[in-house]
Amino acid sequence: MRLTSIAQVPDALHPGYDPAGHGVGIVHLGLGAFHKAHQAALTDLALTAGGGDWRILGVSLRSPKASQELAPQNGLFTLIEKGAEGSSARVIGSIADAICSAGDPEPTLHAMAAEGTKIVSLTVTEKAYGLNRATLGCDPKHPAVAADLANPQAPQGVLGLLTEALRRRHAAGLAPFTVLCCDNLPENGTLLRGAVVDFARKVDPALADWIAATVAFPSTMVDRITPAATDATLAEAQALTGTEDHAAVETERFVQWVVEDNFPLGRPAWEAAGVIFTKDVPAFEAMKLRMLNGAHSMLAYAGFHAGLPLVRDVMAHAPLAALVHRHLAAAAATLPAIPGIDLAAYAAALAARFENPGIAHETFQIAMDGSEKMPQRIFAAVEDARTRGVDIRPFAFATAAWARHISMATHDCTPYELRDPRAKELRTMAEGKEADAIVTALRAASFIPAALSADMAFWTTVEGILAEMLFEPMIDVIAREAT
Ligand code: CS2
Repeated sequence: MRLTSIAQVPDALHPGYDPAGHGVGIVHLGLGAFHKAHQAALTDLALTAGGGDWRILGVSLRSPKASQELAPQNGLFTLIEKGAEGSSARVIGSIADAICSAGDPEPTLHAMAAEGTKIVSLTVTEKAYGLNRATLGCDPKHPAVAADLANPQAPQGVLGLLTEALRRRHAAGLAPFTVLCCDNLPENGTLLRGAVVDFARKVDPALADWIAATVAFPSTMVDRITPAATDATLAEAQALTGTEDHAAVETERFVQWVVEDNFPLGRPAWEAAGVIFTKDVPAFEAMKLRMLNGAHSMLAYAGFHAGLPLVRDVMAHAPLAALVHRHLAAAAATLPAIPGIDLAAYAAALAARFENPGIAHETFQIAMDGSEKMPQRIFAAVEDARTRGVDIRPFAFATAAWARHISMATHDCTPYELRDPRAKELRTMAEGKEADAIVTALRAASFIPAALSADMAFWTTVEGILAEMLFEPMIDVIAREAT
């Protein structure tokens, strides 16, 4: 029998609670595959274990695609978890409804300002926040920030939505919701707090004072490798459940969420889903950013230009896999010890995750938005590498591979699109230029930390590797680097 509705999926695959019996307590901004595979999946387990009015209203900020897929299914979707031994599927019931805020932010603001909303969580990607990391405030030149400063009561961007919703709660005499940033940024709660308070100060200084004094912004480390869903995902969902599901997502079995336990209005029983609550989130965040994400960025640039489309292809290519292991070890050596964590075992587990034969994670997808990712993944590690006497070459190699990517050189690959919010600026710095000119331009770029900019030995190493990458096939440069 071919089933037509996800509600008809066999009971055994359904959540262990009646979704309709639980109200909405969370508004989530950024309704992508990652949210569905991570926070929504863990909240589903927490609802099974602990109950409560903790279902999620999912909001997509730009495209209505995700909400159009989910809304007709009452928010239900299939989560496919994949390991070397095969795939399994279950239906997630934690998303109550899905809307898109683009064009009309009112329904989103209304939900955020509702008394029942206790948490507003976010997975919007690094570039969407409009952060100014140098001032720890907001960037008034960021397009969404500029638009929302000009029209704060009809916001489009993250800072504008949070500020306007908090203003409405304050005016209504309601306690503020907790803001839970789930993007791959260091001390993400602290960064977002600084940006929201700065944004609010430009709109209404008294509101900024209230936000600074009352709103909790716990920091989090989130982890689950989740490739973009494709037609193959939907076909696999149909094979596993017997029904068509346009909102299905696929992910690995591994999942980790480390959270600072600061939720004045309460939270779901996430600990029942294995979530780690600790005061030391920044240490976990640095570990994950420098090891998993740092190695990811390195292998994405090197792998994409070496003709390796997937992360698992990279791990099957012995020389580049050796450079992944080298990078993981170097990144681990820049980190302080974390009680209870064995960094060598963590590195080995990461390599095994990258090898997962069930996960088709594109190097080109990870290569996106490098100017927003490199600072916390690669550049931050160099300073600590210097202090600890760690070899900086692995980080110089990663930087050169990214520089090769922004140079748009296609001597050994087909033309590609540079997907980065600073694409224009980066192309002006690097396109068609030689290694020394690219390095000079990069050193002066606003997103390079001053101490790193002054580290001439680092840049000389980058320039040497980049010169090779601009004239020789990437695959040959990798082979030499790995010997
Ligand atoms: C990846 C991350 O696309 C990327 O930049 O490095 O999305 C990575 O897969 C996740 O952080 C894993 O938790």
